[in-house]
Parts: sequence; structure tokens; C-alpha cells
Amino acid sequence: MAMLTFEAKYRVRGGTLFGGNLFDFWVGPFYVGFFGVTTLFFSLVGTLLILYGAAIGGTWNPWLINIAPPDISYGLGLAPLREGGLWQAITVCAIGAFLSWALRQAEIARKLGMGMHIPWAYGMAVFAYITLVVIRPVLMGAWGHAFPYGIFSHLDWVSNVGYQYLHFHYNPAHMIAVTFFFTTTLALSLHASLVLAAINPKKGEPVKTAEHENTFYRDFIGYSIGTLGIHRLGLFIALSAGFWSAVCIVISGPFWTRGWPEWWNWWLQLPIWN
Ligand code: UQ1
Repeated sequence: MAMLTFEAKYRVRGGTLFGGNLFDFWVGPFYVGFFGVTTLFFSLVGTLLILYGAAIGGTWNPWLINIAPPDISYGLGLAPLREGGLWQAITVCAIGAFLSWALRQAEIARKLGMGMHIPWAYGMAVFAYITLVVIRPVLMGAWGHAFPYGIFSHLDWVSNVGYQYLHFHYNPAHMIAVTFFFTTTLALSLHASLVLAAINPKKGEPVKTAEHENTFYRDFIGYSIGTLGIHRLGLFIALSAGFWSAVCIVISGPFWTRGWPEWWNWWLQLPIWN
């Protein structure tokens, strides 16, 4: 369908989540909507605050720019701008922008009569971020437990927090998360290669369809999950990766304070060894 016919059919007013007709229009290719305006607002303010933080931070080296959360001594209170208050304001802007973006996805999906899979998928990443900068710090009683905004500084934070629990790879939820991450890359590479193989036959051969895709996997492993199924599986394992990442960090501190290798002592303490 030519783009213009396409637009006449799908660029229709109504079905907004919030704001009625007020922001129910497009600017160039982009739908605006109430949440488009709030996304723009929070991203602009947040970006300017980051630039201000960089300007007073002593370096413009992009690797080293660092905007740190308040010291632990501030607890869950507000800190002065230069002592973590900037980090707090930037976090408010980030969460405002991320939630606005998810709601904009939901609004567009609703206008088009689609499912809510995209906002839920994106929302899982937002949930993991909020777990790191809000849920865990609140459970531990200080904003200072959140990670700093900076390329090297956040890597140092990850390394330091990992060593605080001696060997983070022994965290069972981390194990599950990592397994889901790797399985996601495996599934995506299997799926992408299968689709490309089907639609790129030898010169002169007809393009193959889903029947060939199913037959390949039935010949190969005796089972094909199907063209819809592979996307359900993909979404499930990708969301699971994000979910278990959030779990693995939120249990570290609030629910387990010793080294993660020690957690496995439950195995040695099973009564069956007596
Ligand atoms: C698959 O069975 C399938 O259905 C035809 C796909 O859709 C095109 C796929 O991409 C893949 C990878 C499979 C095989 C996957 C499993 C879990 C058996």
C-alpha cells in the first residue's frame, strides 16, 4: 500500500488514553499525544541537567563524566544539587521520560486496536532500571545505594557491588537471568537465520515460506514451534532475562547480605546428609 493511502487509513483521531483531542495529532512521521509532550519535556530537562552536571563535574571526557547519587548519610532525604541532588532530579526526569514513553506506546497501540505487548516489553526494561535506582535503594534506606550516571563510574559500581557479595555469579537469580540472556541470543540467531535462509534461496529458486521453515526444524530436531510460537517464546525469554536481572539485584542487600557463595550452604545443610 502506498504510504499516503496507508496514512489515510491509520492516521485517525480518537482512542487516546489521556488528554482527549488536545494532543491527538502528528508532527511529520511522529504521533504526538499527551505522553509525547511529557516524554519530550522530561528528556529535555533531564539532558540539560546531565549537561549541567558535566559542566560542574571537572571533565568533558565522555568516559569519565560522572553524576553520583547522594552520600549514604543523606538516607532517603533530598540532597543539595552538587551533592547528589542533581542525580535525584535526573532520576525523576529519567523515570518520567521512560514511563511517558511506555504510555505513548500504549496509547498508539490502543488507537490502532493492537495488543499491549510492546509497552509491556519496554516496561520490563524500565522496571529493571527502577529496581536499581528506586526499589533497592528504598529497601536499603539510602539513595546512595543507587548507581552513578557515567560510563566508567557505573561499571565501577557494578564491579564493586559484585565483589561486595564475594562472587556475584553464585547469585541464583543472576544465574537464571544470564541463562535467559544467552538463550535469547540463541533463539534470535536461530529465528533470524531461519527466516533469512527461507527468503534467500539460490538464484532462480522460488522464495520459501513458513512450510519450509517448519519442515526444516521437523527434519532437524523433530519439532517446530511455529512462526507465531517462536515470537511468543522470544518475548518470554527476553522478558524473563530482564525480570530475573531485577530480582538478582533486589535480593542482594535487602534479602541477602553475605557472600553469594555462602547462600549455597543450604545444600550442605539438607537433613539427608545426617
Ligand atoms: C521454529 O520452529 C519456527 O517455526 C517455523 C521459527 O519460525 C520461523 C523459528 O524461527 C525457529 C527458530 C524455530 C525452531 C525453534 C524451536 C524452539 C524448536
